[in-house]
This record gives sequence, structure tokens and C-alpha cells, in this order.
Amino acid sequence: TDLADDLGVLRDLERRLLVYKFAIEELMTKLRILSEEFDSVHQHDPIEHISNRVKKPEGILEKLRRKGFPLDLDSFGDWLDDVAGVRVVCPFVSDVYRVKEMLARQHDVEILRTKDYIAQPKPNGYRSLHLIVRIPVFLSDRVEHVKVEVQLRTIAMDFWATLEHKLFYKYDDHPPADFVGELMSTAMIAAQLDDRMESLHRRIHRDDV
Ligand code: 0O2
Repeated sequence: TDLADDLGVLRDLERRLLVYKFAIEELMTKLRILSEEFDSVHQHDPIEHISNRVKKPEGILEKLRRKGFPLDLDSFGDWLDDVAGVRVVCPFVSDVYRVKEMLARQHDVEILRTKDYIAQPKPNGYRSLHLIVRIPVFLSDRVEHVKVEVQLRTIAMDFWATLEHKLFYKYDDHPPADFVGELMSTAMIAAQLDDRMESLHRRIHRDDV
């Protein structure tokens, strides 16, 4: 029956998602090491907190369908960059770029793509640094190179993005015009907050960080 087919597909997909979980675990360890070691050397932890998720099978199928990509269990990872996602929240904007540089210097981390929505915010005011990275995952009989979307942002950027997401979904993608303008202006306030916090931070950590 169709239902049995659907269940089979979902189960197969779940099995294939395991390597994405492993890739996330690898990256989480790398980030935790950077956080703790940088803190011990410089008395400043560049990472406030980290979260992660593997996209749900239903979410993967929905996105493939929506974007018109092949509904194919062998190739979904080629089409979608955000099957695995890690979000790194940093205290200051300088930390965002510092963490990115530290990751980029690691030989087993390939940065495939960078989208700098801090230098170039989205029209609605969204800011964050997005990286698509690829890292090797060593399995019992092979090595898989797995893509992970890494979103780096400050606490202020995360505050804005989290609330924007909550508010926007109420409007089903069609918010009133004044709503969009008001959100944009709150994003500018968040950006000013980041700038002023960065200045305070620099006064305290003059040379070392
Ligand atoms: P979720 O639930 O977080 O996974 P695409 O990923 O194909 O839709 P693109 O251009 O490749 O598009 O991705 P982009 O713009 O680099 O960013 C995708 C992710 O960034 C989103 O994932 C969000 O997590 C975040 N993001 C991008 N723009 C906004 C925004 O305006 N507001 C908020 N709150 N988050 C944003 P998903 O899949 O949309 O959602």
C-alpha cells in the first residue's frame, strides 16, 4: 500500500540521517575545544552557546518538493545544504569572525560557501554569518564527507532572529507593510547594540583579544 511505501521511505531516510548526526557531533567537539581553549589562553570565551539539529525526514521531503528537487533518497544531500545545522551564538561580532577563522584553519574542515548577512543584512534586517562546511566522518567501512550549515551570530542577532521567526509565522508569510518596517528598525537597534557592546569589550581587552 501507499502508506507502507511512505513508512519504508521515512525509515530509510532516518537511517541515512545518522551520518549527519555524527557530523554534528564532530563539529560540536571542535567548537567546544575552541571555546574552552581560547578562554583559557585569552580569558575570554568567544562562544556563548551552541545548538544543533538534524532536519526531520518530513522536513527534508517537504523542502525537496517545494524547491522542485528530485525526491530521491540517494541524492537529497547533494541538493540540500541544511540537513545538518549548527548554530553558534557568540558574545561579540568580532567573536563571530574569530570562530569562523579558527574553523577555517582546520585541515579537515572545508568551507564550501559563506554567506555574510552581517556585512550584507537581508532586506528584513536578518543578520548572521552562514557557512556551508564539509567534514569527514569515519565509519566502520568508509569515510563520508558530510555537509553542515553553520550559522554564527551574536546574542543580539539571535534574540532578533528568534523573535522575528515567532512573529512572522503568525502572518503566514504575508505580514502588513508597517510590520515589516518596524521589524527592520528593531534589527537596526540590535546592530547598534552589537557595535556599542563591541566598543566596551575592546576597552577591557585592549590588546589580547
Ligand atoms: P529553519 O527552521 O531554521 O531550518 P534556503 O535554506 O534554501 O531556504 P538559503 O538562501 O540557501 O535558502 O538559506 P539562507 O538564507 O542562507 O538561510 C537559511 C536559514 O537561515 C533559515 O533556515 C533560517 O534558519 C535562517 N534565516 C534566514 N533568513 C532568516 C530570516 O529572515 N529570519 C530568521 N529568523 N531566520 C532566517 P530555514 O530553513 O528557513 O529554517
